[in-house]
Amino acid sequence: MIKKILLVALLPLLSFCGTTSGDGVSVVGNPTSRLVEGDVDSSSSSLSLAKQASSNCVADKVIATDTSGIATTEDISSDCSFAVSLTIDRSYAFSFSLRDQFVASMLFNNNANRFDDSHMVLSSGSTAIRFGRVSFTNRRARPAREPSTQNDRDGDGFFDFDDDDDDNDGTGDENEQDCDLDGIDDSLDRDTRSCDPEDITDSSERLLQVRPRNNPDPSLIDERVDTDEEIRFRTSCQLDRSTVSNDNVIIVAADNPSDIISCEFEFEENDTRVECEHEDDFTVNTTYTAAVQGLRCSNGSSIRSKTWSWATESED
Ligand SMILES: [Ca+2]
Ligand SMILES: [Ca+2]
Ligand SMILES: [Ca+2]
Ligand SMILES: [Ca+2]
Repeated sequence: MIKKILLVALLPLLSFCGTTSGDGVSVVGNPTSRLVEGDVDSSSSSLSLAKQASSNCVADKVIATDTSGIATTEDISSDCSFAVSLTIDRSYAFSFSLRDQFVASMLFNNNANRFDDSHMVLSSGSTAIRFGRVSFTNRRARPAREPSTQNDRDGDGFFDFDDDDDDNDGTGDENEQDCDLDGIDDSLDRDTRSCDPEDITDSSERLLQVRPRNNPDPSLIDERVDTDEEIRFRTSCQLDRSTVSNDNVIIVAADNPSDIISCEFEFEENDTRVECEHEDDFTVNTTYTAAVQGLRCSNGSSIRSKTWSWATESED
């Protein structure tokens, strides 16, 4: 990571040295930060926000937290607009608060063929990232304009949203993994210490990405999973559908073994993506664990077993 930061910091200087007409003074073109701008509604009809709507805007603070946990907080202006200056070449979760009460966290669509992400990438760029109007639904916020349509991480002229390999490392976006399944892709995650070494080094089949996840940012402790949220995972190979069953995908409350969630499975993206729709909602204020085991690819290879957990909202 240090190498990467150094390289990014040096690149503009290197290209500057390569020009013959440079007068040596305008190294201004080496910004290490970039503005992120947007605005929020002045009022909201959303039920869960109605009781908070006595203020001008649905939120009075915006908080951007990078993946090492460093938070930058800015006030939202009385006209409901905001602008946050952030260090480039990192990824950030965004949340909103009103009178120090959590309002919502943002979801981003970073890639057409991936699940929604809690984090956005901030690459270098000469213009601000513009969210436009941020819309709120319960405790989720969404930008009118996705930052992935304004970021070009590898500088190849294609914005991340339209680029099949954002970081130009030869692994397509659809094959990038989240080895610790914490909700943040390896290429953006600043802490992958809990990953199994074999998930990084060997090429056996595995889960690449799972949902739901609680936002790993501890300051977002109120951000919990909705009781009807679907359980989803992506795999590194086309699945043998016959191996995907409620015997092999087991979802159970951590402290109540009889609270078992039974799935109706749906397959998407050439059987590399599974959604578990569950008729019974999750219990509120409960931690669930999903254990995925005994799955096989259509070519017979086995997929490594994995478990992950999430906590549900305190009231529906
Ligand atoms: Ca690109
Ligand atoms: Ca992409
Ligand atoms: Ca890649
Ligand atoms: Ca991760």
